[in-house]
Amino acid sequence: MFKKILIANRGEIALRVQRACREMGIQTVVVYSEADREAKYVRLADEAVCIGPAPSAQSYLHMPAIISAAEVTDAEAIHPGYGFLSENADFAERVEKSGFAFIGPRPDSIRLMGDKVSAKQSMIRSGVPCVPGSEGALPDDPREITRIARSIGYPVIIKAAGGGGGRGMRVVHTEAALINAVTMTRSEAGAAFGNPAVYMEKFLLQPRHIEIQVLADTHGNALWLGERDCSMQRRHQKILEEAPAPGIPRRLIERIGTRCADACKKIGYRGAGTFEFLYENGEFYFIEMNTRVQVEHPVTELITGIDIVVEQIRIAAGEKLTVRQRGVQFNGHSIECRINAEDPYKFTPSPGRITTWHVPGGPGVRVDSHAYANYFVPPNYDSMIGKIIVHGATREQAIARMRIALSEMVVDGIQTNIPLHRDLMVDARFIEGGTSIHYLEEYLAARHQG
Ligand code: MV4
Repeated sequence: MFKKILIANRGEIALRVQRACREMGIQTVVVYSEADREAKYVRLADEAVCIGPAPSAQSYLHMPAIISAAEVTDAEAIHPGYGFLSENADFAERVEKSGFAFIGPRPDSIRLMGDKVSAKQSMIRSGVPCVPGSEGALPDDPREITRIARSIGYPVIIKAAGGGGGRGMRVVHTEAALINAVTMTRSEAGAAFGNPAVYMEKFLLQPRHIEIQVLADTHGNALWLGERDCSMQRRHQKILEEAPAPGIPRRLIERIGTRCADACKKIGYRGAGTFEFLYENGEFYFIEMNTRVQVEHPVTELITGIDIVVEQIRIAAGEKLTVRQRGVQFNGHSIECRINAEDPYKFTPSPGRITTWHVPGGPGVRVDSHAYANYFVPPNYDSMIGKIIVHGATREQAIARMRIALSEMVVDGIQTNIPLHRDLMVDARFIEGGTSIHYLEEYLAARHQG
Protein backbone atom coordinates (compact mmCIF):
# COMPACT_ATOMS: atom_id res chain seq x y z
CA MET A 1 0.00 0.00 0.00
CA PHE A 2 1.06 3.60 -0.56
CA LYS A 3 2.79 5.35 2.32
CA LYS A 4 1.96 8.87 1.14
CA ILE A 5 -0.73 10.34 -1.12
CA LEU A 6 -0.99 13.85 -2.54
CA ILE A 7 -4.53 15.25 -2.70
CA ALA A 8 -4.89 17.50 -5.75
CA ASN A 9 -8.11 19.19 -4.71
CA ARG A 10 -9.67 21.47 -2.12
CA GLY A 11 -12.70 21.82 0.13
CA GLU A 12 -14.83 18.98 1.39
CA ILE A 13 -13.44 16.35 -0.99
CA ALA A 14 -9.86 17.15 0.05
CA LEU A 15 -10.95 16.45 3.63
CA ARG A 16 -12.90 13.34 2.58
CA VAL A 17 -9.86 11.85 0.83
CA GLN A 18 -7.68 12.78 3.80
CA ARG A 19 -9.98 10.86 6.14
CA ALA A 20 -9.78 7.75 3.94
CA CYS A 21 -5.98 7.99 3.88
CA ARG A 22 -5.77 8.41 7.64
CA GLU A 23 -7.99 5.37 8.17
CA MET A 24 -5.63 3.38 5.94
CA GLY A 25 -2.50 4.64 7.72
CA ILE A 26 -1.40 6.64 4.68
CA GLN A 27 0.38 10.00 5.08
CA THR A 28 -1.30 12.94 3.32
CA VAL A 29 -0.03 15.91 1.38
CA VAL A 30 -2.50 18.60 0.45
CA VAL A 31 -1.83 21.25 -2.12
CA TYR A 32 -3.55 24.58 -1.62
CA SER A 33 -3.93 27.96 -3.25
CA GLU A 34 -3.32 31.25 -1.44
CA ALA A 35 -7.12 31.54 -0.99
CA ASP A 36 -7.17 28.27 0.99
CA ARG A 37 -4.12 28.95 3.16
CA GLU A 38 -6.12 29.33 6.38
CA ALA A 39 -8.47 26.38 5.81
CA LYS A 40 -8.42 23.89 8.70
CA TYR A 41 -8.21 20.81 6.49
CA VAL A 42 -4.91 22.16 5.15
CA ARG A 43 -3.45 22.15 8.66
CA LEU A 44 -4.94 18.73 9.37
CA ALA A 45 -2.83 17.17 6.58
CA ASP A 46 0.60 15.76 7.37
CA GLU A 47 2.13 18.13 4.83
CA ALA A 48 0.82 21.06 2.83
CA VAL A 49 2.27 22.76 -0.22
CA CYS A 50 1.12 26.12 -1.58
CA ILE A 51 0.87 25.75 -5.35
CA GLY A 52 -0.12 29.25 -6.39
CA PRO A 53 -2.55 32.14 -6.21
CA ALA A 54 -6.33 31.88 -5.86
CA PRO A 55 -7.38 31.51 -9.52
CA SER A 56 -7.75 27.79 -10.33
CA ALA A 57 -5.79 28.14 -13.56
CA GLN A 58 -2.74 29.13 -11.51
CA SER A 59 -3.23 26.58 -8.72
CA TYR A 60 -5.62 23.59 -8.78
CA LEU A 61 -5.41 23.35 -12.58
CA HIS A 62 -1.65 23.97 -12.78
CA MET A 63 -0.23 20.53 -13.56
CA PRO A 64 3.51 21.29 -13.19
CA ALA A 65 2.97 22.82 -9.72
CA ILE A 66 1.02 19.77 -8.54
CA ILE A 67 3.50 17.25 -9.92
CA SER A 68 6.41 19.22 -8.42
CA ALA A 69 4.63 19.16 -5.06
CA ALA A 70 4.39 15.37 -5.30
CA GLU A 71 8.09 15.19 -6.17
CA VAL A 72 9.32 17.38 -3.31
CA THR A 73 7.16 15.58 -0.73
CA ASP A 74 7.94 12.06 -2.00
CA ALA A 75 4.27 11.18 -2.46
CA GLU A 76 3.63 7.94 -4.34
CA ALA A 77 0.14 8.59 -5.66
CA ILE A 78 -2.14 11.51 -6.55
CA HIS A 79 -5.87 11.63 -5.81
CA PRO A 80 -7.56 14.21 -8.07
CA GLY A 81 -10.96 14.38 -6.27
CA TYR A 82 -13.74 15.73 -8.52
CA GLY A 83 -13.75 18.73 -10.84
CA PHE A 84 -10.40 20.46 -11.55
CA LEU A 85 -8.00 17.92 -13.17
CA SER A 86 -9.94 14.80 -12.20
CA GLU A 87 -11.10 13.98 -15.74
CA ASN A 88 -8.12 15.40 -17.58
CA ALA A 89 -6.48 12.52 -19.47
CA ASP A 90 -3.32 14.55 -20.11
CA PHE A 91 -2.93 15.13 -16.37
CA ALA A 92 -3.40 11.44 -15.58
CA GLU A 93 -0.79 10.65 -18.22
CA ARG A 94 1.69 13.21 -16.86
CA VAL A 95 1.16 11.88 -13.33
CA GLU A 96 1.95 8.33 -14.45
CA LYS A 97 4.87 9.36 -16.71
CA SER A 98 6.34 11.19 -13.69
CA GLY A 99 6.32 7.92 -11.78
CA PHE A 100 3.27 8.42 -9.57
CA ALA A 101 0.11 6.35 -9.39
CA PHE A 102 -2.98 8.20 -10.58
CA ILE A 103 -5.90 7.33 -8.31
CA GLY A 104 -8.39 7.00 -11.10
CA PRO A 105 -8.82 5.27 -14.44
CA ARG A 106 -6.11 4.73 -17.04
CA PRO A 107 -5.56 7.88 -19.15
CA ASP A 108 -6.95 6.17 -22.27
CA SER A 109 -10.22 5.35 -20.43
CA ILE A 110 -10.55 9.00 -19.37
CA ARG A 111 -9.91 10.06 -22.99
CA LEU A 112 -12.40 7.51 -24.34
CA MET A 113 -15.17 8.75 -22.00
CA GLY A 114 -14.22 12.43 -22.44
CA ASP A 115 -15.22 12.15 -26.09
CA LYS A 116 -18.97 11.51 -25.84
CA VAL A 117 -19.10 10.01 -29.34
CA SER A 118 -16.43 7.40 -28.59
CA ALA A 119 -17.94 6.81 -25.13
CA LYS A 120 -21.33 6.04 -26.66
CA GLN A 121 -19.85 3.83 -29.36
CA SER A 122 -17.93 1.80 -26.80
CA MET A 123 -21.09 1.40 -24.70
CA ILE A 124 -23.10 0.23 -27.71
CA ARG A 125 -20.35 -2.35 -28.37
CA SER A 126 -20.42 -3.37 -24.70
CA GLY A 127 -24.18 -3.96 -24.63
CA VAL A 128 -25.19 -0.86 -22.64
CA PRO A 129 -28.45 0.63 -24.02
CA CYS A 130 -28.06 4.16 -25.41
CA VAL A 131 -30.43 6.90 -26.54
CA PRO A 132 -31.42 6.28 -30.19
CA GLY A 133 -29.38 8.61 -32.37
CA SER A 134 -26.71 9.09 -35.02
CA GLU A 135 -24.12 6.37 -35.45
CA GLY A 136 -21.15 8.38 -34.28
CA ALA A 137 -20.45 11.99 -35.23
CA LEU A 138 -22.72 13.76 -37.72
CA PRO A 139 -21.50 14.04 -41.32
CA ASP A 140 -21.09 17.42 -43.04
CA ASP A 141 -23.71 16.86 -45.75
CA PRO A 142 -26.95 18.67 -44.74
CA ARG A 143 -29.09 16.14 -46.64
CA GLU A 144 -27.50 13.30 -44.69
CA ILE A 145 -28.13 15.17 -41.41
CA THR A 146 -31.75 15.77 -42.35
CA ARG A 147 -32.18 12.11 -43.21
CA ILE A 148 -30.76 11.04 -39.83
CA ALA A 149 -33.08 13.43 -37.96
CA ARG A 150 -36.09 12.12 -39.89
CA SER A 151 -35.23 8.56 -39.05
CA ILE A 152 -34.84 9.42 -35.34
CA GLY A 153 -37.95 11.62 -35.28
CA TYR A 154 -38.31 15.11 -33.77
CA PRO A 155 -37.54 16.53 -31.32
CA VAL A 156 -33.82 15.72 -31.51
CA ILE A 157 -30.89 17.05 -29.52
CA ILE A 158 -27.53 18.03 -31.01
CA LYS A 159 -24.65 17.44 -28.61
CA ALA A 160 -20.97 18.28 -28.82
CA ALA A 161 -18.61 15.28 -28.64
CA GLY A 162 -16.34 17.37 -26.40
CA GLY A 163 -19.20 18.60 -24.20
CA GLY A 164 -20.99 16.85 -21.39
CA GLY A 165 -22.60 17.87 -18.15
CA GLY A 166 -24.99 20.10 -20.08
CA ARG A 167 -22.39 22.03 -22.05
CA GLY A 168 -22.68 22.29 -25.82
CA MET A 169 -26.15 21.03 -26.62
CA ARG A 170 -29.20 22.25 -28.55
CA VAL A 171 -32.72 20.89 -28.83
CA VAL A 172 -34.28 20.95 -32.31
CA HIS A 173 -38.04 20.64 -32.73
CA THR A 174 -38.46 21.07 -36.50
CA GLU A 175 -36.62 20.26 -39.71
CA ALA A 176 -36.60 23.99 -40.54
CA ALA A 177 -34.37 24.66 -37.52
CA LEU A 178 -32.09 21.64 -37.93
CA ILE A 179 -29.13 22.68 -40.09
CA ASN A 180 -28.69 26.04 -38.40
CA ALA A 181 -28.70 24.31 -35.00
CA VAL A 182 -26.05 21.84 -36.14
CA THR A 183 -23.90 24.65 -37.59
CA MET A 184 -24.18 26.72 -34.40
CA THR A 185 -23.45 23.80 -32.06
CA ARG A 186 -20.45 22.81 -34.22
CA SER A 187 -18.90 26.26 -34.14
CA GLU A 188 -19.50 26.71 -30.41
CA ALA A 189 -18.03 23.27 -29.78
CA GLY A 190 -14.96 24.07 -31.85
CA ALA A 191 -14.38 27.24 -29.83
CA ALA A 192 -15.19 25.78 -26.41
CA PHE A 193 -13.69 22.29 -26.61
CA GLY A 194 -11.34 22.46 -29.60
CA ASN A 195 -13.46 19.74 -31.21
CA PRO A 196 -16.27 20.66 -33.60
CA ALA A 197 -17.67 17.10 -33.78
CA VAL A 198 -21.35 16.83 -32.85
CA TYR A 199 -23.82 13.95 -32.65
CA MET A 200 -27.58 13.63 -32.60
CA GLU A 201 -30.03 11.89 -30.27
CA LYS A 202 -33.75 11.59 -29.82
CA PHE A 203 -34.64 14.29 -27.26
CA LEU A 204 -36.36 12.70 -24.27
CA LEU A 205 -39.00 15.02 -22.85
CA GLN A 206 -39.47 14.04 -19.18
CA PRO A 207 -36.62 11.74 -18.18
CA ARG A 208 -35.13 11.11 -14.77
CA HIS A 209 -31.36 11.21 -14.27
CA ILE A 210 -30.30 7.88 -12.82
CA GLU A 211 -26.67 6.87 -12.47
CA ILE A 212 -24.93 3.59 -11.66
CA GLN A 213 -21.81 3.54 -9.46
CA VAL A 214 -19.15 1.03 -10.45
CA LEU A 215 -15.79 -0.13 -9.09
CA ALA A 216 -13.29 -2.10 -11.14
CA ASP A 217 -9.88 -3.45 -10.15
CA THR A 218 -6.83 -4.24 -12.28
CA HIS A 219 -7.46 -8.00 -11.96
CA GLY A 220 -10.53 -8.12 -14.18
CA ASN A 221 -13.15 -7.74 -11.43
CA ALA A 222 -15.94 -5.17 -11.65
CA LEU A 223 -18.92 -4.42 -9.42
CA TRP A 224 -21.95 -2.17 -9.57
CA LEU A 225 -22.99 -0.52 -6.32
CA GLY A 226 -26.58 0.35 -7.10
CA GLU A 227 -28.01 3.54 -8.51
CA ARG A 228 -28.48 7.15 -7.49
CA ASP A 229 -31.36 9.39 -8.51
CA CYS A 230 -29.86 12.78 -9.38
CA SER A 231 -32.90 14.31 -11.06
CA MET A 232 -33.21 17.20 -8.60
CA GLN A 233 -31.09 19.77 -10.40
CA ARG A 234 -31.12 23.34 -11.62
CA ARG A 235 -29.09 24.47 -14.61
CA HIS A 236 -27.19 21.15 -14.58
CA GLN A 237 -26.21 21.66 -10.92
CA LYS A 238 -27.48 18.80 -8.79
CA ILE A 239 -28.72 19.91 -5.41
CA LEU A 240 -30.05 16.69 -3.87
CA GLU A 241 -29.38 13.03 -4.63
CA GLU A 242 -30.78 9.81 -3.26
CA ALA A 243 -30.33 6.06 -3.37
CA PRO A 244 -32.10 3.88 -4.25
CA ALA A 245 -34.12 5.65 -6.97
CA PRO A 246 -37.77 5.63 -5.86
CA GLY A 247 -40.23 3.59 -7.89
CA ILE A 248 -37.87 1.85 -10.32
CA PRO A 249 -38.33 -1.94 -10.41
CA ARG A 250 -35.31 -3.69 -8.85
CA ARG A 251 -35.05 -6.16 -11.72
CA LEU A 252 -34.51 -3.27 -14.17
CA ILE A 253 -31.79 -1.83 -11.94
CA GLU A 254 -30.11 -5.22 -11.61
CA ARG A 255 -30.19 -5.70 -15.36
CA ILE A 256 -28.65 -2.31 -16.09
CA GLY A 257 -26.14 -2.60 -13.23
CA THR A 258 -24.92 -5.92 -14.58
CA ARG A 259 -24.53 -4.36 -18.04
CA CYS A 260 -22.39 -1.57 -16.54
CA ALA A 261 -20.13 -3.95 -14.62
CA ASP A 262 -19.76 -6.12 -17.74
CA ALA A 263 -18.89 -3.03 -19.81
CA CYS A 264 -16.15 -2.16 -17.29
CA LYS A 265 -14.63 -5.60 -17.77
CA LYS A 266 -14.87 -5.30 -21.57
CA ILE A 267 -13.12 -1.93 -21.74
CA GLY A 268 -10.61 -2.78 -19.01
CA TYR A 269 -11.86 0.03 -16.80
CA ARG A 270 -9.97 0.72 -13.57
CA GLY A 271 -11.20 2.49 -10.44
CA ALA A 272 -14.48 4.14 -9.53
CA GLY A 273 -16.82 5.32 -12.25
CA THR A 274 -20.38 6.38 -12.88
CA PHE A 275 -22.62 5.47 -15.80
CA GLU A 276 -25.15 8.26 -16.36
CA PHE A 277 -28.54 7.28 -17.72
CA LEU A 278 -31.75 8.98 -18.66
CA TYR A 279 -34.71 6.90 -17.47
CA GLU A 280 -38.08 7.28 -19.13
CA ASN A 281 -41.08 4.94 -19.51
CA GLY A 282 -39.29 2.04 -17.85
CA GLU A 283 -36.19 2.24 -20.09
CA PHE A 284 -32.59 3.21 -19.35
CA TYR A 285 -30.57 5.14 -21.91
CA PHE A 286 -26.83 5.69 -21.39
CA ILE A 287 -25.69 9.28 -21.97
CA GLU A 288 -22.23 9.73 -20.44
CA MET A 289 -19.69 8.13 -18.15
CA ASN A 290 -17.91 10.01 -15.36
CA THR A 291 -14.43 8.73 -14.61
CA ARG A 292 -14.04 10.28 -11.15
CA VAL A 293 -15.42 10.01 -7.64
CA GLN A 294 -18.60 12.06 -7.55
CA VAL A 295 -19.93 14.62 -5.10
CA GLU A 296 -22.87 12.32 -4.35
CA HIS A 297 -20.82 9.15 -3.68
CA PRO A 298 -21.80 9.13 0.04
CA VAL A 299 -25.41 8.05 -0.64
CA THR A 300 -24.02 4.88 -2.22
CA GLU A 301 -21.62 4.42 0.69
CA LEU A 302 -24.48 4.64 3.18
CA ILE A 303 -26.68 2.04 1.46
CA THR A 304 -23.82 -0.40 0.69
CA GLY A 305 -21.41 0.14 3.59
CA ILE A 306 -18.58 0.32 1.05
CA ASP A 307 -16.08 3.20 1.33
CA ILE A 308 -15.66 4.28 -2.29
CA VAL A 309 -12.58 6.44 -1.66
CA VAL A 310 -10.81 3.64 0.23
CA GLU A 311 -11.63 1.31 -2.68
CA GLN A 312 -10.24 3.84 -5.19
CA ILE A 313 -6.96 3.93 -3.28
CA ARG A 314 -6.77 0.15 -2.91
CA ILE A 315 -7.44 -0.33 -6.63
CA ALA A 316 -4.75 2.21 -7.57
CA ALA A 317 -2.31 0.28 -5.38
CA GLY A 318 -3.05 -2.83 -7.45
CA GLU A 319 -5.14 -4.63 -4.85
CA LYS A 320 -8.10 -6.82 -5.71
CA LEU A 321 -11.67 -5.92 -4.85
CA THR A 322 -12.43 -7.84 -1.66
CA VAL A 323 -16.19 -7.86 -2.13
CA ARG A 324 -17.98 -9.81 -4.88
CA GLN A 325 -21.22 -8.73 -6.50
CA ARG A 326 -23.35 -11.07 -4.39
CA GLY A 327 -21.61 -9.66 -1.31
CA VAL A 328 -22.90 -6.17 -2.19
CA GLN A 329 -26.04 -5.68 -0.15
CA PHE A 330 -28.34 -2.72 -0.35
CA ASN A 331 -29.65 -1.45 2.93
CA GLY A 332 -32.29 1.21 3.50
CA HIS A 333 -32.38 4.63 1.89
CA SER A 334 -30.01 7.58 1.73
CA ILE A 335 -30.45 11.24 0.78
CA GLU A 336 -27.81 13.94 0.30
CA CYS A 337 -28.45 17.69 0.38
CA ARG A 338 -25.69 19.84 -1.05
CA ILE A 339 -25.14 22.94 1.06
CA ASN A 340 -24.17 25.88 -1.13
CA ALA A 341 -23.01 29.34 -0.14
CA GLU A 342 -25.61 31.12 -2.23
CA ASP A 343 -28.80 33.13 -2.11
CA PRO A 344 -31.56 30.51 -1.60
CA TYR A 345 -33.92 32.35 -3.96
CA LYS A 346 -31.70 34.04 -6.55
CA PHE A 347 -28.84 31.49 -6.49
CA THR A 348 -26.18 34.19 -6.61
CA PRO A 349 -22.97 33.12 -4.83
CA SER A 350 -22.60 34.24 -1.22
CA PRO A 351 -18.94 33.95 -0.27
CA GLY A 352 -17.60 35.44 2.96
CA ARG A 353 -16.91 34.63 6.58
CA ILE A 354 -19.07 32.05 8.34
CA THR A 355 -19.79 33.37 11.84
CA THR A 356 -21.95 30.55 13.21
CA TRP A 357 -21.63 26.91 12.10
CA HIS A 358 -23.68 24.29 13.91
CA VAL A 359 -23.90 20.89 12.24
CA PRO A 360 -26.62 18.33 12.86
CA GLY A 361 -26.03 14.89 14.29
CA GLY A 362 -27.86 11.88 15.62
CA PRO A 363 -28.71 8.49 14.15
CA GLY A 364 -28.08 8.12 10.43
CA VAL A 365 -26.69 11.63 9.92
CA ARG A 366 -23.35 12.34 8.21
CA VAL A 367 -21.94 15.77 7.41
CA ASP A 368 -19.08 16.05 4.91
CA SER A 369 -17.74 19.57 5.09
CA HIS A 370 -14.49 21.46 5.50
CA ALA A 371 -16.31 24.51 6.91
CA TYR A 372 -16.37 25.73 10.54
CA ALA A 373 -17.16 28.87 12.53
CA ASN A 374 -14.89 31.69 11.33
CA TYR A 375 -14.10 29.88 8.05
CA PHE A 376 -13.91 32.27 5.11
CA VAL A 377 -15.65 30.92 1.98
CA PRO A 378 -13.43 32.16 -0.86
CA PRO A 379 -15.18 33.68 -3.88
CA ASN A 380 -12.90 31.88 -6.33
CA TYR A 381 -14.41 28.39 -6.41
CA ASP A 382 -17.60 26.38 -6.50
CA SER A 383 -20.19 27.50 -3.94
CA MET A 384 -20.65 24.06 -2.34
CA ILE A 385 -19.44 24.18 1.27
CA GLY A 386 -20.62 20.79 2.42
CA LYS A 387 -23.17 18.03 2.31
CA ILE A 388 -25.65 16.60 4.75
CA ILE A 389 -26.18 12.91 4.08
CA VAL A 390 -28.77 10.86 5.95
CA HIS A 391 -29.60 7.18 6.06
CA GLY A 392 -32.81 5.52 7.18
CA ALA A 393 -34.38 2.10 7.03
CA THR A 394 -36.96 3.50 4.59
CA ARG A 395 -37.22 6.58 2.36
CA GLU A 396 -39.76 8.01 4.81
CA GLN A 397 -37.31 7.66 7.67
CA ALA A 398 -34.49 9.17 5.59
CA ILE A 399 -36.70 12.19 4.75
CA ALA A 400 -37.68 12.56 8.42
CA ARG A 401 -34.02 12.46 9.44
CA MET A 402 -33.08 14.99 6.76
CA ARG A 403 -35.84 17.34 7.95
CA ILE A 404 -34.49 17.15 11.49
CA ALA A 405 -30.90 17.56 10.32
CA LEU A 406 -31.81 20.65 8.28
CA SER A 407 -33.74 22.08 11.24
CA GLU A 408 -30.66 21.67 13.47
CA MET A 409 -28.19 23.17 11.00
CA VAL A 410 -27.25 26.80 11.63
CA VAL A 411 -25.03 28.80 9.31
CA ASP A 412 -24.66 32.55 9.84
CA GLY A 413 -22.52 35.17 8.15
CA ILE A 414 -23.25 33.98 4.62
CA GLN A 415 -26.40 32.90 2.81
CA THR A 416 -26.99 29.23 2.07
CA ASN A 417 -29.53 27.11 0.24
CA ILE A 418 -30.62 25.39 3.48
CA PRO A 419 -34.06 27.12 3.33
CA LEU A 420 -34.61 25.61 -0.14
CA HIS A 421 -33.77 22.11 1.15
CA ARG A 422 -36.14 22.61 4.11
CA ASP A 423 -38.93 23.55 1.69
CA LEU A 424 -38.21 20.57 -0.58
CA MET A 425 -38.36 18.11 2.33
CA VAL A 426 -42.04 19.00 2.82
CA ASP A 427 -42.92 19.24 -0.88
CA ALA A 428 -45.65 16.74 -1.83
CA ARG A 429 -44.05 15.84 -5.18
CA PHE A 430 -40.63 15.24 -3.65
CA ILE A 431 -42.18 13.15 -0.90
CA GLU A 432 -44.03 11.12 -3.54
CA GLY A 433 -40.68 10.57 -5.32
CA GLY A 434 -39.71 9.99 -8.93
CA THR A 435 -39.73 13.57 -10.24
CA SER A 436 -38.12 14.34 -13.62
CA ILE A 437 -35.01 16.43 -14.37
CA HIS A 438 -37.31 19.42 -14.97
CA TYR A 439 -39.14 19.30 -11.66
CA LEU A 440 -36.90 21.58 -9.58
CA GLU A 441 -37.02 24.37 -12.14
CA GLU A 442 -40.82 24.07 -12.35
CA TYR A 443 -41.02 24.07 -8.56
CA LEU A 444 -38.84 27.19 -8.34
CA ALA A 445 -40.88 29.00 -10.97
CA ALA A 446 -44.12 28.20 -9.09
CA ARG A 447 -42.52 29.20 -5.78
CA HIS A 448 -41.48 32.52 -7.34
CA GLN A 449 -45.09 33.20 -8.35
CA GLY A 450 -46.55 32.26 -4.98
C1 MV4 B 1 -30.48 14.64 -22.98
C2 MV4 B 1 -31.75 15.07 -22.54
C3 MV4 B 1 -32.84 14.61 -23.24
N1 MV4 B 1 -32.67 13.78 -24.28
N2 MV4 B 1 -30.37 13.81 -24.01
C4 MV4 B 1 -27.93 17.36 -20.01
C5 MV4 B 1 -26.63 17.11 -19.38
C6 MV4 B 1 -25.99 16.04 -20.17
N3 MV4 B 1 -25.33 15.13 -19.29
C7 MV4 B 1 -27.08 15.38 -20.93
N4 MV4 B 1 -28.24 16.20 -20.75
C8 MV4 B 1 -29.42 15.87 -21.30
N5 MV4 B 1 -29.36 15.03 -22.34
C9 MV4 B 1 -31.45 13.39 -24.64
N6 MV4 B 1 -31.30 12.58 -25.67
C10 MV4 B 1 -31.83 15.93 -21.46
C11 MV4 B 1 -30.66 16.33 -20.83
C12 MV4 B 1 -30.84 17.20 -19.69
C13 MV4 B 1 -30.48 16.77 -18.41
C14 MV4 B 1 -29.93 15.52 -18.18
C15 MV4 B 1 -29.58 15.11 -16.91
C16 MV4 B 1 -29.79 15.96 -15.84
C17 MV4 B 1 -30.33 17.20 -16.05
C18 MV4 B 1 -30.69 17.62 -17.32
C19 MV4 B 1 -31.25 18.87 -17.51
C20 MV4 B 1 -31.60 19.28 -18.76
C21 MV4 B 1 -31.37 18.44 -19.85
